[in-house]
Amino acid sequence: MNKAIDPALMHAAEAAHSTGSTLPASLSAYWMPFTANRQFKQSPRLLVRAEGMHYEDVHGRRILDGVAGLWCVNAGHGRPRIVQAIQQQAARMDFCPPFQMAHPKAFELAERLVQIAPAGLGKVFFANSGSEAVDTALKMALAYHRVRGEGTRTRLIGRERGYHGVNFGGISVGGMVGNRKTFGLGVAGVDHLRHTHDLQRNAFSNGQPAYGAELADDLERLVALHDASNIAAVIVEPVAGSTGVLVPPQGYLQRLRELCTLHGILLIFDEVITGFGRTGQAFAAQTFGVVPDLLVCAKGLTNGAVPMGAVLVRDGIHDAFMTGPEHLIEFPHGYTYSAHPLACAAGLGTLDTYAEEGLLTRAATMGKTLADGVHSLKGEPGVIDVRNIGLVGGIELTPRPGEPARRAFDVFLDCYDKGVLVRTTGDTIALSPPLIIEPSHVDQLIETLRGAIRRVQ
Ligand code: PXG
Ligand code: PLP
Repeated sequence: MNKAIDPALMHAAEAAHSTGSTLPASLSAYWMPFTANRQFKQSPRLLVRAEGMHYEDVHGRRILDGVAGLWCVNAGHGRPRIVQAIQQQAARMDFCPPFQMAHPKAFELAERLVQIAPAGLGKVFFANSGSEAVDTALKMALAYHRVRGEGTRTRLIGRERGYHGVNFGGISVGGMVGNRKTFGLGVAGVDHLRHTHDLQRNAFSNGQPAYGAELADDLERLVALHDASNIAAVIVEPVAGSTGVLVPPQGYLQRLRELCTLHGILLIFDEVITGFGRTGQAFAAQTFGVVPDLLVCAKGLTNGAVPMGAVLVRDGIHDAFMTGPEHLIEFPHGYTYSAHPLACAAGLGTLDTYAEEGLLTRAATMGKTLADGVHSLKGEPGVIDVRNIGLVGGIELTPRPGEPARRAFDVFLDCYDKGVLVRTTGDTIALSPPLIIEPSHVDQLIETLRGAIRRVQ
């Protein structure tokens, strides 16, 4: 049967033909995630190829990747070691059951992760996404207290404006209202710390803002309310990404660590975005000098090439589970695709690439170039804040009256039109380029953004 081509695709068809790409005959069946589906399908943005710092779209246009795909392609696109590792693994063994069975690369990758992790996080549990890794960490925290005879510790504490993925645990501890208000009650017994965003005191801070360490004391309020004996864990992003690049105030994470230790509450860092070099060290825990009990990562773990998430765990937490009859399962949790061979191969190729090219610390130096660039946007129309840390930048715009998020979305569309991919959340534009970025790319990114901010009023 001859299917009619969607009108929206007609204009792309010729270009696609010339770049050798196959266009979908219809855009109808695919319900796109976190997407304005109707807007997209009227004017689709289809990418077909990627290499280094660039994507190529169906029209054969080169697009500078200002967000590492979606905060994940930290080594840049199409890196040969990663490609080869995946190809070879696919040909050798496609799948290995992860329950009661294993394959060598799972152990190898876990060891390699522990080598770059903050000291003391010696065990690794694999999942397939940040969301799964978050829920794994929350379940681990609950089970840990219970196995030690402190089963009353069932409350989980998140933070306003936090993002911890989209599964029920993650949206419950998360604090992005739009992601949770439509989905019922979520996990019971969750509470939230106040967020740390403070434009009045901290606008245009370069790096960590000076004010707000005392916001960590909000945990004392929740301890007073619920009692520490009922609280299992606190989960925060060291730097909140999805909610608009919120850098922790100086001293805030240290204070949170002290209070968690004082009250026997586990501290979970969600490093899905900050992991793998984004802030200038392998993990933000190292950049800020604060070690959590559990560390959630994903994204840059495989350079985005194969889905994978992981929880890095303090040895003592793992060891507490290793009791009882040895033939019994200690932690009844795991996914069909935990430690999938292709993901492990991609992870090893990724860590090799990071190590060979010094990428895990590159943001410590290149971050200065990006910081200069983003802070040069101060004074452009509607720019009310600029935030940065490592190779992350956030530019907050004043919303158009009555149309929240519209202005930033229009900036995103304008940049895309001019060949640069950025990300927006609310009225904040987020930049998180691949760590291989060069100064000339920073220039293009910032000047395109400047033009877009001026054009889009
Ligand atoms: N935790 C954090 C801190 C994240 O940033 C997740 C968990 C969930 O990971 P998965 O792999 O399940 O998506 C994330 C994901 C954005 C954006 O625009 C960021 C994410 C996802 C979607 C959009 O900033 N981060
Ligand atoms: N639903 C059913 C019916 C299943 O059998 C399984 C796994 O065996 C799952 C969901 C969970 O899938 P996964 O392990 O890929 O998360």
